[in-house]
Amino acid sequence: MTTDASRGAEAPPELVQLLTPEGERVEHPDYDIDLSAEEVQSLYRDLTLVRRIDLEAVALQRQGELGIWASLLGQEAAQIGSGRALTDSDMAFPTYREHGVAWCRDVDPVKLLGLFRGVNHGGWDPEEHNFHLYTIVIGSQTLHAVGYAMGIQRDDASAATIVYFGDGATSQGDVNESFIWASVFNAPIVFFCQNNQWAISEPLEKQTRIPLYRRASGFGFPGIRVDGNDVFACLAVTRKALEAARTGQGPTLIEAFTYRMGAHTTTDDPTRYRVASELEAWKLKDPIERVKSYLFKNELADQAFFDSVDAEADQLGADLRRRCLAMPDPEPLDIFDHVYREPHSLIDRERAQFAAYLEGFRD
Ligand SMILES: Cc1ncc(C[n+]2csc(CCOP(=O)(O)OP(=O)(O)O)c2C)c(N)n1
Ligand SMILES: [Mg+2]
Repeated sequence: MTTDASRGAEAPPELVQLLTPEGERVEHPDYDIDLSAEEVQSLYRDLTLVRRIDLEAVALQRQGELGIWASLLGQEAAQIGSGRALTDSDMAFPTYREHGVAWCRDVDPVKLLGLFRGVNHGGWDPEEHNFHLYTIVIGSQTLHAVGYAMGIQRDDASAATIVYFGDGATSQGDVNESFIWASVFNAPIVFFCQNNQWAISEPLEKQTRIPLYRRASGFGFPGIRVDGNDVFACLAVTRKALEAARTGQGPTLIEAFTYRMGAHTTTDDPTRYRVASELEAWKLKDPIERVKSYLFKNELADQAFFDSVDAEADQLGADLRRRCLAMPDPEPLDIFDHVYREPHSLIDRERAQFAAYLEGFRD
């Protein structure tokens, strides 16, 4: 077992990588990708803007405007690469950290904030975006996603499902059961595991003795490990896996090898359980810096482009803060409105009781 501070900082040999941390393009026989300057610029913009959304959300929580926030810092490439691989008709099932995927599915970021501010119970219509609601119960969304994928299969639709989960989630029964169902029914699904090396304070060594992607072979479908800080590789690998799902070739497990650079959530203090040198080693593999170096080195973007993305991020941040603070508090009785589609006598009774209770606070 590896327990030293540099754990994970060395690239393992099986890793699919198309862009090195220094911004050098590398070839891969199975996973090549041809991206125009505009496409790379667009990925850079996505990465930068979602990092800004995340930063603003952490600040808003620190100012008491959000109850909690789960930061995606360091995982931008895994989320933008896989999110941009999706087509409109594909369906995504997130955990609670997939703000970058939400961005790719055109979910207004202020709706994410509403959930963490406690003013809504979901925030967006999953059908409108083909992006399910955030799921806190670790791993449970993998079962929902496999069920959804089996539905796609029965509708004979040309679409795939992708489900996101963490390294810690792989120890859950739900995730292992979902692997079995997906495998034996050949469901059109991509299991996208963001191995960010930690499950709150539990290190990866407490979840597995083998690389996570290799688990897939025991269930009977392919597993692949990709550099989760390389947006090109995440895009290429996810595209291929989604296409395999859409064309009847069944599930794939993608292990995006990455690192949670922030705390687990704003309630967590990682300095209590991990050493600073580990974070420092991963900072050198930053997912955004390598795309910036690539664009610069190859003269695919000039300073004016980077300045314009920064200005856009500033504007997005200011707009997000303003709209977050302007979100109205919900009416207390609204909580009863969406429990059932049709009226329900028990809910009616509870609503009346609660209304009477609230009346007691009137002067
Ligand atoms: C079923 C269940 N057990 C425990 C928890 C508490 N919990 C919240 S996040 C978390 C760790 C998850 O780690 P991982 O799957 O690696 O995801 P990450 O947060 O690192 O993205 C745990 C144990 C929970 N939410 N649900
Ligand atoms: Mg984790």
